[in-house]
Amino acid sequence: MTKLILRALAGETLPTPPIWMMRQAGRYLPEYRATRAQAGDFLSLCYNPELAAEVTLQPIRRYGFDAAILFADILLLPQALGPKLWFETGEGPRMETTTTAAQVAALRPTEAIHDTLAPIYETVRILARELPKETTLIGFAGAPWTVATYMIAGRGSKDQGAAHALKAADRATFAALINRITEATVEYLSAQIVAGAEVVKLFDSWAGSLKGADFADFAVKPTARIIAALKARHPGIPVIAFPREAGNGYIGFAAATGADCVAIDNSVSPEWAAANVQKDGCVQGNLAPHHMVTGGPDLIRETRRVVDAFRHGPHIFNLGHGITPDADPANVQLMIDTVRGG
Ligand code: 1CP
Repeated sequence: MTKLILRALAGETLPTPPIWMMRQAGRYLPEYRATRAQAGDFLSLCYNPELAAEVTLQPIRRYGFDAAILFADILLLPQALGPKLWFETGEGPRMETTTTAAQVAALRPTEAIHDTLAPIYETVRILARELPKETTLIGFAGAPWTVATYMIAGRGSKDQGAAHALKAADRATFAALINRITEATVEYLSAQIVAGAEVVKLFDSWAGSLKGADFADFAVKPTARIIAALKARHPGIPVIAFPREAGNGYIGFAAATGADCVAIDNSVSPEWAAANVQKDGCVQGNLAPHHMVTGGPDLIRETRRVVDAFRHGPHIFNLGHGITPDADPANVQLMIDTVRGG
């Protein structure tokens, strides 16, 4: 096994951590903006296998990252279950809401998702063929709680209020929705693995707003179910889990879910994460994304700090969250040079 990311995921401590970056294909890159303009809009880009593969490859060509992440979005899976999805220019995603027992019951059957998602699997097949042999291909999906927050509110929200309200008012309907997303996510990720994804990642971007028993029931349990089902079907498939802003919930998350690696956001220090999370296995993270905008000596110092904090265990270098559109591509190169060159 030569790919560095797979070695880190298998628990190996490497002299230099492998590196990739959340949202590495994105609007901070002029070549991404050009291909997106060619596609017309964001969803047309996601569903066009040649162009989606092209934007996935762009950051690999420019920077030589150790992993490529499939270009798609966590909202394509709920769209494949029936609700309409569109993007309001300058605002973000909008989705038909799912909030009643009748609407959950009316979602399309799990087997039907592949009709809509077939182009995504084709993107994975193209990438499996075209990526450099040392580059690891990562597939992904949203974790059920995060996907549910968009299905219930019909859009992104700061506090996930609508999802918390449904959970409080009609727990049976809320749990049924989580269950449907969990089942569909297993089939979606399994199809990505069959198409050539070597690792899969679950993005639970809003895990931080689940507290106490809710965190156990709706962040830990669905993630554990998905991972167990995937590993039963695809023995040895490595899984990265990202319960963003989980705080103390990061402690023991890998053991509780079966994840091979826990991705850490930048609201916790790398020293804390090394002592409390990396002691149990591989971690990924956690440089603050704003350094890709501000650069300079702070970027170099904080990049070295992350590398140093995690140097005694398995580590995949990454940001604590996605790179933002206002980032300077030169700062990404400076981060990579700092990680690889010391
Ligand atoms: O070009 C554009 O204008 C669209 C911007 C964009 C991009 C580049 C969106 C809309 N999605 C994506 C791609 C994307 N989304 C990837 C591709 C691979 C990569 O390079 O990382 C991935 C993994 C995602 C995952 C995603 N989508 C998440 C989880 C990760 C995270 O950032 O927390 C979430 C929450 C989404 C929803 C979504 N899609 C797009 C936007 C702007 C959002 C967030 C909406 C909100 O504010 O709630």
